[in-house]
Amino acid sequence: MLKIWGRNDGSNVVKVMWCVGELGIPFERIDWGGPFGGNDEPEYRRKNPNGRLPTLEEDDGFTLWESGAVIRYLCAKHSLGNFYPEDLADRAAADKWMDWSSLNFASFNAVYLDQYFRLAEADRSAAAMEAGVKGALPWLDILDSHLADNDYLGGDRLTMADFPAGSLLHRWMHWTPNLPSHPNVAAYYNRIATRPAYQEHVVAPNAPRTQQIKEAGN
Ligand SMILES: N[C@@H](CCC(=O)N[C@@H](CS)C(=O)NCC(=O)O)C(=O)O
Repeated sequence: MLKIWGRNDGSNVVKVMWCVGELGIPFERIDWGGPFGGNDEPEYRRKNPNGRLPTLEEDDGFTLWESGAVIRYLCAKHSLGNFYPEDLADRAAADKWMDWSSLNFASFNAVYLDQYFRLAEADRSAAAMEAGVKGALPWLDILDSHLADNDYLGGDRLTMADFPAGSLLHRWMHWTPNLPSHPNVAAYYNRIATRPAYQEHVVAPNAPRTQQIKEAGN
């Protein structure tokens, strides 16, 4: 059976697990990294020399790291012509949003993780948080404008394009102080958030941290 190594609340694991859930394939996810440790174990490093999460492992011993590559591989294997568009231009357009998410959109997530969870209270900075939100706004504007004419990032249906940015969007919607208005992004979020696989693999694993943020009054 397909194995995914990685704790369920790491953003790069979450995006892969939403994809796995949508594909409806059997899987085993192994709690790894973070509080579970194991990243430096030699056997794990042989599968993933970076000592990061997630790592995919197939029954025949094939292993793969880099969450975007994992999503592309799984969609090509199990959803050719659907989540993994067959048409070259459509596929490139979907690919584009995946890279855009990791290289641009995800920047706010690093700031939020530092400011909400990693830094000691004395080291947190309202200015850094504000800069994180401000820095993300141009990306949200781009997303909002694309979603004015498209129900999903890859066009009129869910594709691999949605898994990276769509999964991170949950944190943007729930962890951003004084959430700025992006009506098309909000409508897109409501569209994807009702999907059972999104609820299971994105909303539920994020819930403890979301609760922690709420209780802290942010
Ligand atoms: N570019 C890599 C980044 C992998 C990464 O940094 N993953 C984080 C979790 S989201 C990690 O391994 N952190 C260390 C840990 O959780 O132990 C990918 O997309 O797979």
